[in-house]
Amino acid sequence: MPDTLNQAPSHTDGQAPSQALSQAPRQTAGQPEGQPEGAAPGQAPDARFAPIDAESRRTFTEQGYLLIRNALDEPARTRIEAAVDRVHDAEGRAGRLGPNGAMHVLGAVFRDEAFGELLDLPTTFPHLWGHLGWNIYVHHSHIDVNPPALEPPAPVWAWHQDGYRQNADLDMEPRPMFSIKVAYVLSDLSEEGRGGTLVLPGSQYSNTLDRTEPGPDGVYPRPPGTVEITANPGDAFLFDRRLWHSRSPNQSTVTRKMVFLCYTYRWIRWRDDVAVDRRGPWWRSLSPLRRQLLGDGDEAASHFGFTLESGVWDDGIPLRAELKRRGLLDRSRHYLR
Ligand SMILES: O=C(O)CCC(=O)C(=O)O
Ligand SMILES: [Fe+2]
Repeated sequence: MPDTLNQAPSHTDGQAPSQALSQAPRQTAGQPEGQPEGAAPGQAPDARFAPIDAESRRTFTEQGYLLIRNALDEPARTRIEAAVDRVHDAEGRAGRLGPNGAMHVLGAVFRDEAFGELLDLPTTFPHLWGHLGWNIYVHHSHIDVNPPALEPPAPVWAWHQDGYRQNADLDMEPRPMFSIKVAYVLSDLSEEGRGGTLVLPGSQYSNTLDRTEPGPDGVYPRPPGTVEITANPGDAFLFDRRLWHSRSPNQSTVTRKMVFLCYTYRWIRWRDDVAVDRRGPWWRSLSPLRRQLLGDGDEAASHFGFTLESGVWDDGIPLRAELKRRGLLDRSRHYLR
């Protein structure tokens, strides 16, 4: 299999509360908000379209993140990890790894066919359309491999909200969510100190975060209320782009492997430089929904949700079509109209 499916040349160069409160109940345990089974009349249930339970919705809305246990079953986790290893091997051959073998590559979903299943994964996808609606795609994705640090890392203040100018260009507080990132945990991140993402629950509604004062060793104390997300292999977590979060150094002996997919509105531009060969066999093998999630659109107006000819919402947009067929469009939620 080629290590690059569809990539612009050398675009990755130089690229460089309690957690328990933030867990999703199992899909079957919570109270469904709408039709429970995500099935159109006469059709088998499809878990990708099962509405999320009210508790998961509330937790994500309040805390700004949600941990989903066993998002990937073991065969799926193995497939995804193997794909990460293939990309890592290819980057190594190209001389693009960090000194300890660290890797951060963008355009992840274009790097290996195996990542296609993450786009509309039944365990996570309902949370994406459930919070963002149907006019979405993955404008940014990355693979991170973080071997144990060679030496104690230099102290750095790495707390941020995602989105760059999205946090500067708009004069309002809070700013809009705009995107949700899903992080798939492939390695054992069940103990602190293994490079788990640090988050500040509830901070997504605040435009600013006070920097803490470095101690005598230069290390910035964690802001009060910080949670280090620990997770088992196969777990995933999603977070609101506005949630204040930070990397943390991997001070363990376990190499951290993660894949991140960022879902946003189709009227927001690409964050990664990718080029798609729409005539190639890989692209043609994808479902219409996955092509939408990889940025496809029939015409410019489609990215704004309508067709020029009709002037109204485009029922041909695959995710809208899937939800409509199942009676899951919902006038009471503006993004699901
Ligand atoms: O690697 C991490 O733990 C977090 C990286 C990050 O800031 C992000 O993916 O937005
Ligand atoms: Fe980030």
